[in-house]
Amino acid sequence: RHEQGFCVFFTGLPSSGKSTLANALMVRLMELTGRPVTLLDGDVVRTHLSKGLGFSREDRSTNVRRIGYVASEIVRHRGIVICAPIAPYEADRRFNRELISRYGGYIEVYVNAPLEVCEQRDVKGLYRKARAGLLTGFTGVDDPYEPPSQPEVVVETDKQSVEEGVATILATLERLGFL
Ligand code: GGZ
Repeated sequence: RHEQGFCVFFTGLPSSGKSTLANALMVRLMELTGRPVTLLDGDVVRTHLSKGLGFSREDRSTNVRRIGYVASEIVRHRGIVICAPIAPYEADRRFNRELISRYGGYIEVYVNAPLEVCEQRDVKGLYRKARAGLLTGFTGVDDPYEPPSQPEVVVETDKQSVEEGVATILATLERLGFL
């Protein structure tokens, strides 16, 4: 039986909860399908595939489109892939959506928490550094984040639990026939 591949593409501010949701979703998808699941997390990708890239508009775009290219190859070969970069620019997300959906399923998940909440979490202390002027061009502080206009799923991580978020994503994948 030939199952189709699909991609779950997370986007959201730093410390919005992308990595937490992506990891929980990965575990659930492996349990449910028995298939391998590839996770392309923003900061991990930057130590390998995108090593040497910075955080200018151009470098972020290159980074996000590289992730999209790898995801498209995985989906083309009927794999399951989860991507979790910030992906701040709508144009790059649209580019990836068009590339990947040619080969299989694609859903975009907007991990939406108010900036104040992300700043309070400040998982790596980078908001604090940015506010102190020790780091410039930090997303949400002095660099843009363009919210997605038509995401398949919105998870409000200040109001919903990780399990609720994962359940909504799984329900959407089922509704669209990807699971
Ligand atoms: C945003 C930055 C920056 C700047 C370092 N802006 O919380 P983290 O640490 O682990 O997640 C952030 C990660 C973002 O990399 P992405 O590849 O996801 O970004 S993008 O999609 O825009 O290419 C953060 C860290 O890198 N980081 N400097 N200036 N995030």
